[in-house]
Amino acid sequence: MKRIEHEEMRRLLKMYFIMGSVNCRLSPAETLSAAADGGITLFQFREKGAGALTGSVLFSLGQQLRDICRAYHIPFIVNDDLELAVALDADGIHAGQDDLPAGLIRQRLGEHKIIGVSAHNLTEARQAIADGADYLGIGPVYPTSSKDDAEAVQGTFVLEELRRSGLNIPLVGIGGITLDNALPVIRAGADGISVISAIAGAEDISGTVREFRRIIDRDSAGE
Ligand code: FQP
Ligand code: MG
Repeated sequence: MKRIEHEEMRRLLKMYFIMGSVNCRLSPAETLSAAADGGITLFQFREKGAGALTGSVLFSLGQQLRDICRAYHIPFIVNDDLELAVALDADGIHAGQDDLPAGLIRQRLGEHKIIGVSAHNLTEARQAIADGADYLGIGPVYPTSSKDDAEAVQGTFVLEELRRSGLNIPLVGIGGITLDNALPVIRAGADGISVISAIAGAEDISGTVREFRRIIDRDSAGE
């Protein structure tokens, strides 16, 4: 099997939901199911932070969330943990600058799995592309409470800079994105947005995802 094509990857990045048990008000399964009902296009299992699950409980939750994704035909991405991604037969992995390099992950997973890499500037972006990343996560665009060790807030500057430099790799914006500030991220050149809190912490999860989709889909239709 071959690498995912850019156009397919761009479609998947439109509404990229990320979470772990720490982020959820409801159970993780209920949270993911509601988000899937609302129309998320991609999911990342990111079990991190105070109280994060480990061992067999982590694995069981991963299986449960993977199976929900399969039922909805939403690709299931694992954050950071290559062995967990392999054990769960995940559809891909997301690696940051302090995680495994994409080239090594590619060797282990093969051509057909999705590999995402975090990049904070043009140099990191070019390196990730050379290493074989399928998409880049760019941020934090806005201030975030979901990551203690987040880099400096960059606004939409880096997204714009990467597009100005002619990079056409699929890009997703991340960090503090809400219904009120999502549109500038898309207009800056992102193919989609990644969201944790604004969805996992929403009173109405499906309704919030539907609202995000309206904003993104309306803009990509050029309206
Ligand atoms: N972009 C994305 C994605 N997902 C992420 N998890 C990150 C960026 C952040 O390693 P990293 O990656 O810097 O931090 P952490 O492992 O704590 O998440 F593009 F998928 F939206
Ligand atoms: Mg990481």
